[in-house]
Amino acid sequence: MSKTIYILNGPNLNLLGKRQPEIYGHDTLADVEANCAKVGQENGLSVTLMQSNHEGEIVEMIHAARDNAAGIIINPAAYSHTSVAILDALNTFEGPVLEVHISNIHKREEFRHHSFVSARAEGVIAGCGVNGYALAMRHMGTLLS
Ligand code: DHK
Repeated sequence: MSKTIYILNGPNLNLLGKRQPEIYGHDTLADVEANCAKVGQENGLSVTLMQSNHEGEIVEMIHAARDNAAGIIINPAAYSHTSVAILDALNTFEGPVLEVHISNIHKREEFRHHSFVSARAEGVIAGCGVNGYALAMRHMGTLLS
């Protein structure tokens, strides 16, 4: 049976493909899901992708992952830089956590340089565009094999 990976996305990522394409590109979250599902198939992993604009909902998705997912790939978006609640929730999860940022947060405004989530993540991918999700899926395959 394939292991499930939760791919969790924070605020404004529902607009991926339409929102500031010069920074975040033209692919949508549906494109990300399809691409990650393909990579997952090659690695015996299935994918559940979710997005929320609300911090508490993301905390609840992480709680659900405790019973339903072998690993979490998370792009907390703006909550990366503010949310101790998401960090605390991730600390209740026992499997691997990989953090993805579509843009290179270190090349952008200073307030984006720090991520609370990085203190929990096994790995961080930033600046590879939406391909970062597929790279994280591949690495998840390695971590869980
Ligand atoms: C996405 C966002 O929405 C920003 O708030 C982060 C992140 C960067 C990204 O690159 O995926 O600062």
